[in-house]
Amino acid sequence: MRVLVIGGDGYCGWATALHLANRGHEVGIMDSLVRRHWDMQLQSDTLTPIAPIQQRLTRWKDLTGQKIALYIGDICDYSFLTKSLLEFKPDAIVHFGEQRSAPFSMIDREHAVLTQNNNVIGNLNILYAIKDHFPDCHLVKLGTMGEYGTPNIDIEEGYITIEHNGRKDTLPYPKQPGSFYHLSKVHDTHNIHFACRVWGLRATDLNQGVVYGVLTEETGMDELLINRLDYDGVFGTALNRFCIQAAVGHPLTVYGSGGQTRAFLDIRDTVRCVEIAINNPADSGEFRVFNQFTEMFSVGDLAKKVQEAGSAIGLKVEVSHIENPRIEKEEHYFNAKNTKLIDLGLEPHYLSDSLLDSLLNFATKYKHRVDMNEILPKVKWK
Ligand code: NAD
Ligand code: USQ
Repeated sequence: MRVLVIGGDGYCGWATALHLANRGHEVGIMDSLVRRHWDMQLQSDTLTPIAPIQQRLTRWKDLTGQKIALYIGDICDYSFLTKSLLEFKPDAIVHFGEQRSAPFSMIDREHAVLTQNNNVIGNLNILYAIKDHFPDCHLVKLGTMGEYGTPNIDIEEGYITIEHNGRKDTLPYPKQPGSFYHLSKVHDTHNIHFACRVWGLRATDLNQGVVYGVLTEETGMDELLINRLDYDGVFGTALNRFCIQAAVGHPLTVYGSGGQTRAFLDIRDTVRCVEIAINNPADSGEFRVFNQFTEMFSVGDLAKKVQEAGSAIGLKVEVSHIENPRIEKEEHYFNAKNTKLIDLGLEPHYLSDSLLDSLLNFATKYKHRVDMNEILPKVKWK
């Protein structure tokens, strides 16, 4: 299949592009490289030294003989997007190409506007491009578990059946996101659902949990293929941050009481879930939602797990509870369904097996690159 990976220079996109190429798909990468630009603006950097995209792709071709096409540009630029799509002719588009940090979106009005412009307009452009030129193309869109928020009932996969005043219907699950970034994903979801209903497009929304780890079969093949691993207070995510903090001897930064519970998955499962979605496309007119995660943990539990795994390799790991910069519930019910991808064949990696090889070992190897000033959070929700 011809698969275009938008955001293919990023954390999830790079690993996915290589995985799909390795499984025999003809892959193209589209990316504006804006994430590298935001890192420079924030004066932060990935823990792992990532090569320029052109060098990464040359190395991949040398190693495997496979050429991955590269389209550098912004999907908010409709003429660039359509021109590139007409050249590549995708059967499926995997869309990772968004501003994905909740703290970034909460810095100030400009960053909130940038996030929603970039994400909502980019996604809307893709919908129009598919409708106008490739109506049969399957859109696999990365959504997020945070679209649902933390309701006091079980979280279903996209839809919920409700009985109200004696009548019954299956409706989109209610959304209560916790940042302007997470809200942008909800807006995307509504736009994609509408395009499927009205234009008959086919789409799968992968409501992904927090991703951890850096190693996949393909990115581990060569140092030049190494993936990014963010640890700073804006783009770094909970578990990745905790492991890097453990490696440099910084107390783990649990925000508030640490009872915040989220859904998590190993990056090796991210790439596999996308592959499963592509190989089992949605029907024409269908807007399918899969919850893409494998396990649920509170951030306090995660910190304990990192502490245990760290002490097994001789690290002395302290856990600190710092003032929560976010406005979020710290003690709450959280129980989400995730059976659809498992039913389609996902065999999860579990955190207890992955913490060392996919994370702590990398954190220790590259700890000399850590800027200690970037560890504490700087962005507050109010
Ligand atoms: P990332 O920042 O590492 O990668 C995103 C890539 O998209 C970057 O290379 C960036 O340059 C590119 N991009 C952004 N806007 C673009 C535009 N307008 N045009 C072209 N390219 C653009 O992010 P990631 O962690 O790989 O996340 C990828 C997707 O997965 C995002 O949509 C995110 O919301 C979703 N997601 C990520 C996680 C996670 O834990 N990392 C969890 C759930 C969902
Ligand atoms: N947290 C800490 N300490 C830290 C960092 C985070 O306690 O040092 C807490 C946060 O307060 C929050 C939880 O950990 O309660 C998750 O925060 P995060 O930064 O790991 O994840 P989040 O902001 O939700 O965003 C990340 C990705 C985003 C993706 C989302 C999936 O950046 O792109 O959409 O995970 S989900 O959370 O399921 O919506």
